[in-house]
This record gives sequence, structure tokens and C-alpha cells, in this order.
Amino acid sequence: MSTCGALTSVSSAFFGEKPGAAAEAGALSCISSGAASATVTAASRLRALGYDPDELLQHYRDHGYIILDGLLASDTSSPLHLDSLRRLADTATQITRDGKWPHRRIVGNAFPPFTQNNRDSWGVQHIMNPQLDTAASASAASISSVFQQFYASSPLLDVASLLIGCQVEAMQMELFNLLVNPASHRFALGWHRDDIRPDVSEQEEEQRLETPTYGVQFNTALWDDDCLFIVPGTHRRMRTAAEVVANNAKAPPAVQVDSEGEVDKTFGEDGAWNGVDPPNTMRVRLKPGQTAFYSQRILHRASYLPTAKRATLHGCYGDASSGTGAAERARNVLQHGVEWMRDAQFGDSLPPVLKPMRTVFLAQVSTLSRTSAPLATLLCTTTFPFLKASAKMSQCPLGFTGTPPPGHPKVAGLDAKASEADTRDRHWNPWLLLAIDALFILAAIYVARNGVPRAIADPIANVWRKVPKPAAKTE
Ligand SMILES: O=C(O)CCC(=O)C(=O)O
Repeated sequence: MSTCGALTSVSSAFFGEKPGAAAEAGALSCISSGAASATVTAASRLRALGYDPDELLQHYRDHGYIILDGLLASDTSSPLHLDSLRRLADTATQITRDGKWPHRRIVGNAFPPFTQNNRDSWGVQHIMNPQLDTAASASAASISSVFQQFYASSPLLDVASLLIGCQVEAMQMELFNLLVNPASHRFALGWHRDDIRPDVSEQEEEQRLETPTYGVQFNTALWDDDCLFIVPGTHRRMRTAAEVVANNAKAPPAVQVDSEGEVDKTFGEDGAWNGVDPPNTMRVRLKPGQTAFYSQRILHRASYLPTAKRATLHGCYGDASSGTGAAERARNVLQHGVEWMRDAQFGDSLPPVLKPMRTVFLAQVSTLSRTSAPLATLLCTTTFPFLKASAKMSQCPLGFTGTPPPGHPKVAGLDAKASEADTRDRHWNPWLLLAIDALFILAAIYVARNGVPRAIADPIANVWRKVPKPAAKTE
């Protein structure tokens, strides 16, 4: 549902270049206060900064992405200046590589849960979490609070609002992470859409395309970044045959790069994935300070090299004005382990504009937990005793991913608080567990119809007769 107004008059076109006014910390603090906020739309704020919202929106709708300058502060003393953000990103990266910050994207794992046993990382997760400062022993300028300020800043938030078609006040807080180059591995993500599986039928793909994405994601590069590849326009149309093939192609495994001059034949010099990239593949080349907003539904992939320094702020926002959309997005976000967001310290630390965005997100999470808890608890409890005996699965076989609902047994890989050592290499075999569940259900049906078989009931009754009765019990 679109609640953005003031998009009809086209002022001076401004796309992809730096406007005169740059982002400043706390620029959006006015949004949450007063009646004026209701009429000041993202579009008009963007226009005032020299952007052309109509042009931005049109490009985004047609192609599924836009690239913008001017989202960082131009004032060198601002914490949101490129130099400051680079310093903080370096610290966050270092503590992650040193093992002091466990929330990371692990080389070898494209998607959550990030449970691979690999010391190397391609991302620092949850950079707005105040615990990051504790891990970094940061005293003066807190790292998490600067990242919070960026996530709350204008024009970033206004552009997101414009593209989602939802007032800032009705947006939900989602993920904010830092994507970094692995320290010693080449690693790649295959072609994917975040919210449509590669193996969907044509009919299902068509249906999925009719549903809005209810959100947008962004990459803000702090260094030159050419890791992301997209096929413009694929966020709103059926895939071609070549795109279906690319979407289903398995990305090469992560490779430790220890010999200089080693030739990688999978990818060309220009980064092309030989024999797989479909026509119209576009490499997104960001200069430091540039931001790409893109639809999570666009067909995209990424390639990471240990030799190409990367520190790119990677986040997303959702539209909470529609119940179904917000719930759908919250379900996806849950996979990343977000229960830390419930922490009151985090809530208190946020800039004013983010507080309601967090509240609406947590409300979605609670609703999801309430609706999925009973079934997940019943089914997963029956399988839990067998977990340790099984191997090779990194998530609940019932498809329950992300933050477990209340009552769900503690399970490696589902609990973001579980230590990495706990989750490492402990996997479930889905087929074994489903077979055990099926046997359990068949046995229950048999007992309900026929009673407990004598061969089982008699020995139990004998043991019971031998147990002395409590002395104090009187009838
Ligand atoms: O590394 C990137 O820029 C893209 C990451 C990505 O594809 C994703 O998070 O879905």
C-alpha cells in the first residue's frame, strides 16, 4: 500500500550525482515529533536535497535498482563521514576476524543459519547491537550508535521510504550488517532472488511476482565495491530460460587462496561467471560513498576476493503498513537470529525515528512466535531426543528457521545465543527425523486403537508392582 504523496510534480532531475546537501547525523529526528511529520513526505524532503524522486522511483520500478551519491555526511567531523565509517567498519571487521564478535556471515555459507566451521567471514552481522561495543572494548564513540545513526539518517531513510511506497513512520526496522572481503578465501554466492526459490513452477513464479516485496535493501560502499551482479528488470518479470539455468546453477565452493597467481577458471578477469551469467548481467560498481538500493527480488549474485578490500553497509527496511507484508518479511528476517533486538538496552539506545520501527518489527516477531509455537513445539519436541544421533542438517526439518518460538527446545543452529562451538558441525538429518516422527505417529494410532501390547505392558506392570509405595500415603 502506498502512502507516499507529493510525487506528482517533477522538479530538476537529479539522479546518481551528489546533491548539494549531504546526510547529517540525526537529520531525521524531526520525523517522529509533531504533527508536521504527517505532511512532510520523503519525496518532498528528497526534493529539498536536490534529488528527483519521480525519476528515482521510475528507474527503480523499471530496473529494480538505483545508485545514489550523497548519503554520507560531507562534514569531515561528522561520525557519518566516510572516514569515520571506515574506521568503525575496520574495528568491527577486526573483532569479527579475531573471534570476539560471533555474529558473522561465514565463508562457505550463503544463507543463514551461518553454522559452517570456517574461521573466515564475509560479513559482520547486527552492527546496531550495543554488544558490539563491548566486544570491541570501544569507550569513546560507540560503534553501534554510529551505525544506528546511519540507519536512521536522511536521505537513506527517505529514499527507502520512497521506493517502498510507505511513510517512514510506517516502516519496520529489519537487518543492518556489514559485508566484508574474506581474509583468505575466494567465495561466491550463486544467482538468486531473496524471496523466490529457483525451482518454482512457472505458475508459482507468476503468483510470487504479483505480490509486492514490501521492502527494499541497500549497499553503501565504504571502499570501491564491484562484488554484486544483477540482471536489471528481473524483479518484475518471469525469468528467461537462460536465467532459470543461472538461477539453478550451484556456486563454486569457497577456496582458500594461498598460492599467488593461482588461476580461477570459474570466473573471468572481468568477474563474469563463465558459461552461467545470463545475457544482460550487470556488474554493480560502487565508488566509496555510493549506495545501491535494489529489490531483494532482482536476480543477483556476488563474488568475493580476499585481495579486494570490501566494507559495505548492507541493510533493509520493510513496509509495516500492511500486516501480511510485514509478517512475511519478519519471517525472512528471523532466519538471521534477531532476538537480541528485544533487548531493552538496544531499544533505549536508538535514535527517536528508529524506536517505532523497532516496535512494529518486534510486534510482528511476537505474532509469528505465537502462531508457530504450538506446532513447532509439538513436532520438534518429538524429534529432539534424536538430534545428537543424526548428522548433516543445519536447520529444523520442519522448515522452522530463525528465532525459535517460546517452548521450542534448544537446538543447535536455531538459537542465535548458542555458542559457535555448540552449533559447529552438529546437523540434523531431515529424512531420519521425519521417519522417526512418522513411526511415532503410527505407534500412537496403534495404541489408541488397540491399547498397549501385552509384550510391553506386562514387564512394565511387573516393575511397577515391585516399587514400594510411599510410606506416608493414605487413602
Ligand atoms: O554481497 C552482496 O552485495 C550481496 C549479498 C546478497 O546477495 C544477499 O544478501 O542476498
